[in-house]
Amino acid sequence: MLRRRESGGIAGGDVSNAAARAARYAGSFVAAVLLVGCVESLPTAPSELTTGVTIYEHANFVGASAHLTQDVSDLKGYAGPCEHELTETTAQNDWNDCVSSVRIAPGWYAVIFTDDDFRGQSLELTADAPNLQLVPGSCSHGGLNDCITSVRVRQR
Ligand SMILES: [Ca+2]
Repeated sequence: MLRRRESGGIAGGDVSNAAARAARYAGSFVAAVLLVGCVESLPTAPSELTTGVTIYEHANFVGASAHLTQDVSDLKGYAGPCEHELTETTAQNDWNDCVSSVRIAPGWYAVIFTDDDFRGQSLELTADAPNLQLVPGSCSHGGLNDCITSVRVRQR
């Protein structure tokens, strides 16, 4: 009898441990959702580029794309194909340090910058740039490849 009650007590303990674990999982789930909520989405490349610019994950306008029609002061704020570690255990997929080619709509231009808020090395693009490795710049991946963080998008 006493033994039974003991085992019942242990079972009760397991249940509350499981509940605590579930609560912890729920907590990290909520944190993940909040994190994703901070990152906005951009539309992908339009079938015909008549306004703004389109940025691409890879050279030669290949891979994931995003259509920009106004200035972006920090590409970290936009969901994209490049993964960046936030802490030892969490990561975010965004457009920072990711762009490898850019298409420019007729009558528009872009200025690409290596830092946020339109700072750092920059380059004005008035025509399509199929490979940012080949433009002037001193990023570790060549030229300005995979190191753009802000973009001005303007009509000429
Ligand atoms: Ca890239």
